[in-house]
Amino acid sequence: METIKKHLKTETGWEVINEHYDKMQAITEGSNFMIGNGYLGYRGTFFEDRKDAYVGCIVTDSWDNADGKWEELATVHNALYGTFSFNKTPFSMDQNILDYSRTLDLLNGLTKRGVKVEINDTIFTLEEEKFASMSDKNVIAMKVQITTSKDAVITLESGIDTDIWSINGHHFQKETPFKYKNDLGTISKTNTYEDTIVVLEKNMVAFGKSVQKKSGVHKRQKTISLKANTPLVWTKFMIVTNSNDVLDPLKEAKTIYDSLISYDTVFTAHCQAWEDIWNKQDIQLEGNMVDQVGIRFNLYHACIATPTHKPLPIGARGLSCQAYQGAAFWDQEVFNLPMFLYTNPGVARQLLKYRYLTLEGAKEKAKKHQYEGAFYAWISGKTGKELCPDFFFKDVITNRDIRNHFNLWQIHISPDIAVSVNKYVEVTKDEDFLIKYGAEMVFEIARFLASRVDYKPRRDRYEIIRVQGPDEYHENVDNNAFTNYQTKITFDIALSYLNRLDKGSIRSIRDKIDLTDDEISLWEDIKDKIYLPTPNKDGVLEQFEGYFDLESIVPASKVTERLIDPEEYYGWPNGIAVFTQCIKQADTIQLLHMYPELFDEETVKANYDYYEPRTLHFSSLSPSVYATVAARMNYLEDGYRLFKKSLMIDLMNTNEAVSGGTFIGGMHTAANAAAWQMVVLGFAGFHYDQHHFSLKPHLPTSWKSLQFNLNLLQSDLRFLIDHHQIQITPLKMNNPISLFINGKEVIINHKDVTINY
Ligand code: IFM
Repeated sequence: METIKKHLKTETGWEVINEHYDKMQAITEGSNFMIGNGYLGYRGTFFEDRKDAYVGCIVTDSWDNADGKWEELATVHNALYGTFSFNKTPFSMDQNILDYSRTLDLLNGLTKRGVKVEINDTIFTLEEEKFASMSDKNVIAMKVQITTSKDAVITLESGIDTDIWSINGHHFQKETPFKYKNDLGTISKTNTYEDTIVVLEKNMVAFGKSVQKKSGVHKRQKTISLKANTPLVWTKFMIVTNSNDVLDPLKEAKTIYDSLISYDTVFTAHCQAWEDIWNKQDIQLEGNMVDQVGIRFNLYHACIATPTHKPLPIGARGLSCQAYQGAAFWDQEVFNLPMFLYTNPGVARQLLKYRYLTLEGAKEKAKKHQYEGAFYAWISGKTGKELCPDFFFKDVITNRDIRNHFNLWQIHISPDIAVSVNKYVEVTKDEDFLIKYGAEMVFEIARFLASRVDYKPRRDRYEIIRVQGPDEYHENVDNNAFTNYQTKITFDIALSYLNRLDKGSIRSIRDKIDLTDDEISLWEDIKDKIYLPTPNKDGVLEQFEGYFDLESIVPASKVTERLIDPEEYYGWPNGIAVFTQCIKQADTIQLLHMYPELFDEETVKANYDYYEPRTLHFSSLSPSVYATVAARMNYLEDGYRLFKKSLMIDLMNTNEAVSGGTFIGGMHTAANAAAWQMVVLGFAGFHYDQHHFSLKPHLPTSWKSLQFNLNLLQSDLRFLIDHHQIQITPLKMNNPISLFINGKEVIINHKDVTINY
């Protein structure tokens, strides 16, 4: 066994094992050990747990607004609930535990608990395992096995817990319980949109007929005389259906119920689905088991957070809880999408299609603020209407709400989407997507940006005034470098589409959105005259106008000494970071991460050296960006340190669950997906600059070799990289691929290629 840290271990690099039970870690453990399948997430809790242990089954497309402020996904009734008593003594984790372990099996998407307790001279062993089926998204399966060292009488209770954990209010009108065959279910309607959610249990052992409802649980009992050392197996399924997915969720739940034959059959299909995922997305590392399991842990979470059954957003906390409203931020395109784009492009297409389906919401937002085109929501749920409340955090000293302007000033979300559309189209050559959805989105975004920029006649240039870059501690800034460059690149893309698409397609898209020649001339002008900050005499780009005049505090962490209250918010309007150069997260470095080709290596280094000491890394999005840029520059020590920081955010529980009075716990889904970016874009140095694919590896010293697959131009390639050599194996070739390795072009066709570097 290899120790990951503290009580966390791994045996093969495919599992995370914790042998230490700590009730106080319920929030973190419940997230880390959760199961999910992109349709629903079920937190890593135990069957007997209730809401005080943060039990939660979070279901996609179940948005509801219970408190008038936070629209969030609902946590549904818990049909895996059950209890045991053993010779009339109820089992609980507060008993004298002799042995305990909890495992997250990443290979098979399974979570397990093993526990041994001694009650009145009898040893009681319990094994619990469960998975959220990857092949049948509406199903969670659980198997519990109990063995006793002496003959015993076991009373087992099984039911549905309706008294559930929910962060911002209760999302259901009164539930209707029902019976189906030998089991129980509930039908509930959400408050705001009146969506119907059905939850149905299916026990593979028969329970008594009489149903009780006690403290919110609909339950039944069964008493069994158990012989010593003879296992009792209780298998239970939880089925969840939603009227947003099917016309008749009750009928659908019953059909699924009837189709469930055994735990093993569901498990076999589920494992096959996971095998397909890992075949595409796994990263194999030789030489460092802890990094290996860390990477897989993050990839696992990035996958289970991502809806693939229909176009829906990836929540910033995935399906691990309701924090951040189960909705998409820029995280989706900039952090989550690249892994899918290069390994499983169908998923990337679906995510971008979601943005297309929310184009109307983006147009409404633009109109509301008197702009044109598509101003995407900073926090985007089902329809794309803005979910980001005006008041996000509290001033913990005065207890007054703070008016943050994420929803109004982080306009970079729109060009972030446009450049992702283009990258998707370039890497996949999915012209169908471009014609049906992509071009229209990019044009509407360009249209928004054209209405958002300001022409300054005295300087004869366009500027972007009053924005917020990725660094959220500095609101209301002008000419944020990241935003201005993303804007310019969006105009380049939009204008290129006018020539790239065939005449018929471009005509019909232009007609559809009424895109005039005058608008196009304006785009040309903006493209040529938008202000793009250039590096100063030291090679550093100013994050925004006036940033260099702010107080410089190095290292940034020193600013923390100024806190009056540890919970204080650092940003707008007068938090301790606002008038300093201390930044929350990568901003200028985000630009260099996405476009290393824009500046020479010396400039990238100068910027990294300047900004890294000034960055607090208080967003989970930050360390991976610096790690990737550092790795590419061969700053291996820094790159590896920040790689570990990002990789361990969830495993080590390094980020706070509450900030400025708002619950922000749960999985850090962008950081999870960024694990892929750090390895492939960072240490392997893979990059696509809109024209060429390139590779420039710099592996950490403890890694012997690295292996991963990429899907480029509809062809599958396997890469095996060690400290001296790169081996590329074509797996399925549709197109020859030109790849620049350390600057030298190699064409990959049907044969293996080995290159020394
Ligand atoms: O999108 C991020 C933002 O950049 C920093 N705060 C959290 C958001 C959601 O992850």
